[in-house]
Amino acid sequence: MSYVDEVIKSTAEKNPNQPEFLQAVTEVLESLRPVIEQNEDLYKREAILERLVEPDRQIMFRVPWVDDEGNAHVNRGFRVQFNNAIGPYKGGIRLHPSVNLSIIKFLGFEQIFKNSLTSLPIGGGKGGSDFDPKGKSDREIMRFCQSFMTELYKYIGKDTDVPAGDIGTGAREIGYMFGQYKRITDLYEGVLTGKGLSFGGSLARTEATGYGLLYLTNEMLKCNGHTLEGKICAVSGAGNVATYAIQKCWQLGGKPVTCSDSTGWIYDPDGIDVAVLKDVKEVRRARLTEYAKARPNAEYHEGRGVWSVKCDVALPCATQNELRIEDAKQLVANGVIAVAEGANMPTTLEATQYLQENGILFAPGKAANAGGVATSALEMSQNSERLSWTFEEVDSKLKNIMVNIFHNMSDAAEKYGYAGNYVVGANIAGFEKVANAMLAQGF
Ligand code: NDP
Ligand code: 2IT
Repeated sequence: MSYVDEVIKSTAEKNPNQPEFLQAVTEVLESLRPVIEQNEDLYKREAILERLVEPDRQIMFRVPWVDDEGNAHVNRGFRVQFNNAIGPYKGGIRLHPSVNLSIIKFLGFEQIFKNSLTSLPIGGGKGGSDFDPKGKSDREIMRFCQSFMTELYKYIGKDTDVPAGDIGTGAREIGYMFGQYKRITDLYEGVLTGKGLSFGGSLARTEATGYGLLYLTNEMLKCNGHTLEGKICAVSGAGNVATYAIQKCWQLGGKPVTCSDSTGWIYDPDGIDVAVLKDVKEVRRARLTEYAKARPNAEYHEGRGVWSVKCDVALPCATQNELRIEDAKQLVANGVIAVAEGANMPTTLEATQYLQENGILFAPGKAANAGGVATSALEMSQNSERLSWTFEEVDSKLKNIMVNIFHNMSDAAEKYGYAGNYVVGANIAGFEKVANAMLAQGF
């Protein structure tokens, strides 16, 4: 049995109830075959793959909090510190009722390679809780975030582990968590990113993931003889990533016509109105039915369905496994040119293979959505030098980083005989830097 197969098998045996984690490990390890096979003795002797799939540590803790009526609740908190070979652990905090160890581990594992691809010195980690922020008052959110940080603060620090936002965690939650960290430790330091602009946040961090996704997609289209100009884009999600993907899509000449949330989706033939979307989701925290009320030409549909809309470019920006084999078939039948992942692992393995086999340009999330964490690393730099850069300065660095990521993954794919396979390219390019650092540092 090859070394790659051995480690996929042992990971499955050791983690039987972690389907998302195994999905991420399988995708990465399968696509590392060409690079592992060239040096199998070395990598096996040094147990590189076994070390990669086992987090440095995983912390689980109780998060008790009291609601506005005085009722007690207990959630489970997680922080998985996966790999710090190239920098402090870095990755978001997800607050969603579906959160469990498998989901946090898949996200932390992906983060290792994504963070490596940014070319910045950040390791991989992820955290979260099964807390459901929906319908909670501002005070309840504050109490939850304070309780979460009352345990988490022991394990993080500006040079140790730097959390940030993800699903359910935005500027408000980061603000409450930062306040509690500072209260407990007395340290005013860049321990979290995505902070408010008046207390160490970076300009363009809010926009960064969505903008970065479009910078990379645009470069991928250009290098394959297309342009975004006039392209119809289907976007899923209606949160941070989707909103700014839609905004940058317009700015680069595309026409975004869909968005979605956990209950339904919108098709707007005139193109999504960003101001209305922001008002509904960022200000009112309401459902997309409110978007449809404000835009008479727009259609609202319950359930899933974004991928049934005819489009040139598909940008999944909601959550994992939201683009499945039947969706991939529909997109291909409708003539899609490119799929670029704004979310983490939104496309199932089967759907990814189907898209690639049908010649669709496919940019994996660990490359396409790396603009968020890259800009978080720029926020860390600004915090360290106690200075703030202008929006234009950060945005232009972000754009360079995304264009470089595209070329690095494209070159890596070509070097190993998989030209145009950006999944292989991204995994190999991300892996090489981390593996070399691990080898150099010994066990
Ligand atoms: P938000 O919480 O801002 O938005 C998430 C959106 O996806 C919401 O519209 C939400 O619906 C929808 N959604 C979430 N879970 C589900 C689900 N199970 N089924 C259907 N819809 C769902 O999160 P972000 O925009 O920050 O994150 C979106 C994706 O991007 C995630 O995969 C995240 O890991 C990834 N990502 C985020 C980065 C960042 O900087 N924020 C960076 C890189 C990747 P509703 O409005 O109903 O809640
Ligand atoms: O998945 C991701 O890359 C994020 N949620 C952003 C992480 C970060 O540290 O900014």
